[in-house]
Amino acid sequence: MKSGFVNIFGKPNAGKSTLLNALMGEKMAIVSHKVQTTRHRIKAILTNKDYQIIFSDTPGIINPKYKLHEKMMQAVKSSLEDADVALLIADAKENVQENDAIFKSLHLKAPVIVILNKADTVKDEAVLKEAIAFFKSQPYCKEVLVISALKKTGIENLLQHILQYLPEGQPFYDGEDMSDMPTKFFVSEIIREKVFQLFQEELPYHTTVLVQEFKEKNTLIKISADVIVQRETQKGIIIGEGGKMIKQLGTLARKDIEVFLGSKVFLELFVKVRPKWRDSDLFLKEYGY
Ligand SMILES: Nc1nc2c(ncn2[C@@H]2O[C@H](COP(=O)(O)OP(=O)(O)O)[C@@H](O)[C@H]2O)c(=O)[nH]1
Ligand SMILES: [Mg+2]
Repeated sequence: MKSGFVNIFGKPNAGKSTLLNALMGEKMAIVSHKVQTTRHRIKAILTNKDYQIIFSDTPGIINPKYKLHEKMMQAVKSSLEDADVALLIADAKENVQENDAIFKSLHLKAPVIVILNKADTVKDEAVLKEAIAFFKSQPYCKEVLVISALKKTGIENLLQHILQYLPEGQPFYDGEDMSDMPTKFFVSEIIREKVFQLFQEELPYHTTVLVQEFKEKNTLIKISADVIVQRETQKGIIIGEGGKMIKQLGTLARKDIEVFLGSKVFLELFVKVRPKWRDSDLFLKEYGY
């Protein structure tokens, strides 16, 4: 039996969360076209009779500007430490030097597979060839694979390559478990994803979500969650005219939560203002960061 930690790193928006979902065949991590959507290390456990792989999605690598960012980079750091295999993912169209500088700065000891993602968007084959050759010649890199996480091409091949580097060992987790995070966490993430989808510019970055109540009743699950923002004006935007926006947020989130839980859901949302929560150790702790 093979068993180990396979951790995913890269710049914001490279497709880390999309890749995690493709590897799992299930939506475990929220995705958006905006950078810095992922704030936690999200472990996803793939078990079958021959192996158990614990994949970790991580926040994109950035220079911290506020305390929440620092917590996000701590999530990256913990993943650097326990990786048995590291997947360094880059948008195949992007400048190789910038990605290379980030990859080098990680000083990984684990075997590294460089992944060139978004192959579906590359028009010029020569660009791809050049990028492959460039990363192949880097001392930290064992091999380079080209995939499209969105179109799910090259995923099975990637899995086979990962297994080559994975150590022999007993499973770390119960075969039934898909993650080490509680259900409440995934529910709050789904709501947060809809905030990224519905609201523009800075608002999603000033917002977090905390599930306050999760009760299984006879025919449905009752969930209450707080949508937390930093300012009164932001609360107004989330609620919208006559409650229009929060209603839309609730409906979008409820539909996905129902699919995720396989149950009917009654979802109640409350908007709360917590000035500067992103810079408060106390609030960050309360909100699970
Ligand atoms: N065209 C294309 N888009 C992708 C691919 N993988 C991810 N994306 C998109 O890139 C954006 C960022 O993806 P996400 O997984 O959130 O990136 P992360 O910040 O690295 O976790 C989203 O809009 C994804 O749909 C891919 O293979 N092809
Ligand atoms: Mg992500």
